[in-house]
Amino acid sequence: MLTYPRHRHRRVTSLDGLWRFRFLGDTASDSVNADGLDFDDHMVVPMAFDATPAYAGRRGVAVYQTRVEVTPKADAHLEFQGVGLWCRVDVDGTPVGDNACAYTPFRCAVPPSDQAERTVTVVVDNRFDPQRAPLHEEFFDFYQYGGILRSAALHELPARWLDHVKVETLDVDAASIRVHMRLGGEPVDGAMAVGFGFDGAELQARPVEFRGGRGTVDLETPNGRPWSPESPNLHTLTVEIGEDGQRDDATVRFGLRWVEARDGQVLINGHPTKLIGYNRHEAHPQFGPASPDALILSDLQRLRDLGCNFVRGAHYPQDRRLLDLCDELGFLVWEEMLGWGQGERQFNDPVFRRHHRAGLEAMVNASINHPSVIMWGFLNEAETESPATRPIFEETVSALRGLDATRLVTYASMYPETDLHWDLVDVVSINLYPGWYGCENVDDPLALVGPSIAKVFEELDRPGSAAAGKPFLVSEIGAEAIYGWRDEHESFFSEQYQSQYLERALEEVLNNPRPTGVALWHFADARTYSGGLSLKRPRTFNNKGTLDEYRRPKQAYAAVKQLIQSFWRSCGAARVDTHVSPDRLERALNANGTGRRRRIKQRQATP
Ligand code: ADA
Repeated sequence: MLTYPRHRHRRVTSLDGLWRFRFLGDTASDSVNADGLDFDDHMVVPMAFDATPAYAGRRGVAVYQTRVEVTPKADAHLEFQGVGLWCRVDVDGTPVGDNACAYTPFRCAVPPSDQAERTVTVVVDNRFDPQRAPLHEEFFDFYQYGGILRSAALHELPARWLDHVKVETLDVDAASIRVHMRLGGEPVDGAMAVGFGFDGAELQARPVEFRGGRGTVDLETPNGRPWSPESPNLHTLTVEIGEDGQRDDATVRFGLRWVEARDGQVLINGHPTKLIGYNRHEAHPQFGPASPDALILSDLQRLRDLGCNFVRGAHYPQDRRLLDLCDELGFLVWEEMLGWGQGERQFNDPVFRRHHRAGLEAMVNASINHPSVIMWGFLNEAETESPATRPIFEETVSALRGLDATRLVTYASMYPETDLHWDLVDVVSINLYPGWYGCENVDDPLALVGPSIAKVFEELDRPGSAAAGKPFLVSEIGAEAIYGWRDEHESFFSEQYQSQYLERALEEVLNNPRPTGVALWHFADARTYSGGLSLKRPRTFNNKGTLDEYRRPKQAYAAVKQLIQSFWRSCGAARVDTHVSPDRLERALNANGTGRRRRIKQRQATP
């Protein structure tokens, strides 16, 4: 799914499709020699090999191979959107790069050759290895699949090429932008003519000063219209360098909008907004994290049907197809670097830190032009009550702000009372499970949900708290329900319990003007492990989905939809299945702030 053409002149060959494949299992990946290897199978790219019936649940080394035509003597690079968990890429038998995070894009240079036909081999290892792939841990509560999980392509390059183009909104009303360009190949210092064209119009050349291959220019978007959840207007900018035969170009799509955190709210283009949505894993029993286009689209249609305007991409950088669609449909996205429950052991390890830092950069570079992405997250539920975790939190926040000063920074914490790093971030995000964990002996666990959330907000705002006055987000809340399990006891794991649980949580968050939003945990059931910290979940799935893993709605679906839609209606939204207009929401939130507490109530459940 390419929602717009990224290049007009550059020759790009998709490598998606059938590759030759061999699963070697428990062997040392360093010693794999693909020369003469008997490829006894095929595998689709992109796809998680260990989600296919033949290799389901297998861990070890797998080798992929394909052939590709490259113009003799031309420079080229291979672009992989995501390969897990660790991989090495060889071209004609020579290693050209490796990567150790399943969800970050990377590139490898293809050495020029006299031959047109080139052999690309990818040696994949999906075993957990703290030294080689330190960002992946076996104890995470989501299944980490192996293989070439996202699209791959080969780009042929002239002597000098556009390595990266970033568009930053300077002023929404004036439709002005700053374009940051980074060149690859032959170095350039000094003025160079660059062509710029908006929305497919003819290019206009202008001189740009480059220093060390980097140049910036300020431009005005003709007929620039702001991007917002209600009106997700998008523009494209085509940038072109070089002369005939050595021409290179890149088209990026952007939205004119700005994001800020002020007075305890998140504002889009100056308007406070309530973020209401879900955490979503890229997961399906048949495809693992290699979702078909149709699945991504239908998930977003479901989210829209529920009345959501917000998606937290838990717990890793998202597939660009999802972000492209969120841009088009007007969803707001929390994009986050891979992390789950790590602490001192990982954070004291320089290898982990190096990989984490590189991952942040890869994520920001890849997602920078998506207007839907409004905040960067990282290190979900780390040991943030320990002072020993302070250095990596400081490092990460400063790295993110250095890479992109235009978005908000947050992390999801599980320590609402004792977290030590709230001062560092723009948005205070808390994962809460009152009425689910640790309440096995409580008579009425559902009664804990609303009051516990309210207490957390009060606590966060207490004088002297580093969180006080910042926007608050419930970044996770939910309860498990096994699809189809409806039971008169209405107890844990029943669809009824989950439905009532989510109602209580939503009522509390939507009726309280203080929180800036909520991301329910989670959109659809997703596979996890039986061991680690995943708490022996039934079926080895995290069953807190409002839909099951095949996207069949549970009872909670209707309840959540009803509550969210009444919320938007109470804010004066003209259509209940979309976002409220910012002005109306602003008035509604202000009215609440002056004491008129809106009460959204779910209808009495029909027996
Ligand atoms: C945490 C974690 C999620 C999931 C959830 C749960 O908040 O961030 O990934 O594991 O708990 O279901 O318990």
